[in-house]
Amino acid sequence: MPYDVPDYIDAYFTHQHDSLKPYLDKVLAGERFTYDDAVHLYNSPDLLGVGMLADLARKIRTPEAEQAYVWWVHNYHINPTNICEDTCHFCSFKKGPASPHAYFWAIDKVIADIHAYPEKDTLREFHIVAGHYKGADLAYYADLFKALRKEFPHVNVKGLTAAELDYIAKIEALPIEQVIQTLIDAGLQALPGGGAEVFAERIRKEVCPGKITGEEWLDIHGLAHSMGLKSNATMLAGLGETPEERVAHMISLREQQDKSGGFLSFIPLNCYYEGNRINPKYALTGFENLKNFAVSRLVLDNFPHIKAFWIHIGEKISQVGLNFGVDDIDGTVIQEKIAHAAGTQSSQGLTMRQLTHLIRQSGRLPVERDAFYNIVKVWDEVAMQDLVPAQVLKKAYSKST
Ligand code: V47
Repeated sequence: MPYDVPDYIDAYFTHQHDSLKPYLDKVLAGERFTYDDAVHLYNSPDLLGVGMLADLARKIRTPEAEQAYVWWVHNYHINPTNICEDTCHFCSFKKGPASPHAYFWAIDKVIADIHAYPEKDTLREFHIVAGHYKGADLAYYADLFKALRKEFPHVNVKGLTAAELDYIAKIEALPIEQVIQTLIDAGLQALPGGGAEVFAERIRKEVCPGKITGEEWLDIHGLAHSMGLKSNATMLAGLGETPEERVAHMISLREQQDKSGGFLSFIPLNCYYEGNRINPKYALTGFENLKNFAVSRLVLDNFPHIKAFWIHIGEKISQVGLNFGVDDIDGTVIQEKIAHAAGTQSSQGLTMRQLTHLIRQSGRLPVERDAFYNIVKVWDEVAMQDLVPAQVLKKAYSKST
């Protein structure tokens, strides 16, 4: 066995919490969790037990030298337009073209804004998503990606959800494969995990009837993987879905990963309700956030990473999530707009010092990465001493849109 199970774990499941003991045996044997197993864990009140199983699964599936790692990236979000033709009921970010708050950025403005960002030289990832807008067409994104790669060659370009790629293919009347290839040639390196929401048709019909289906989302990621791109996957919980529908979402992702193998991380998100049409009675509790982390780690045995996107989940529950199967905390996230439009109370960007502090307080080791989990820097004691104020990101960095 690659991991020596501490006695207290065995004692916990053997003596007090024996209803979860068969799942401990499964984790230790490396057996796959079934749909029924995962639903059982969602419904179990034994949050700590489920968390212990997930933490154990994370350790067993991770090389010993990396078991303490918590990955993060110095990243910068770019949302080139908020104009969107789609009508997702949970979106507070979108605007109609005639709205006084509608915007569409020229490429020169995007580049100039990044140049104005004081820490641009240590950025490692651009996260680019936007509304479905005819002005933001294939030529626009190809030019944007070329400009980003030329100006900032040290930064990975992770951009456009499967839903956006589908929209661009439709307005250009081109096969989606050609759209993806054009964007790869322009510098696209990875796809973000957005647009997945919850795959259940019942929920999609209700909250995002204009969006691609779950099957289409999975097919587009499969195609992107076959063309050499890596990608992430999300689940937007808090839309009124059941635990069964969350588990079905995860199982669909696991099946896709078995086929195409290009997913790097799974990111359970939760909905915010300001300025949109979703009933806040569906809001997730901290208990459910932690269950999402733990159950996804157990079910998604072929996903290398489970990410706590602290902007959605909150800094504190994200930190606790590090004991529930999470091994990635996304990043500095400069300039997030989508969840902030819907009322998240998280701060706008975290400094490197804040992020590394959060991780180190949990007893783990902060490891700075690029979009592909290549190590940029291990933030151990020695590296932390080097963190002089000049290298600390400005907490309140802001730019006008
Ligand atoms: O798909 C929209 C969500 C997602 C709301 O790949 C909302 O590394 C909360 O995909 N409340 C975009 N969420 C975020 C996303 C993402 C985030 C972090 C990392 C990565 C990655 C991807 O935002 C959308 C949608 O599910 N969203 N409206 C809302 N009211």
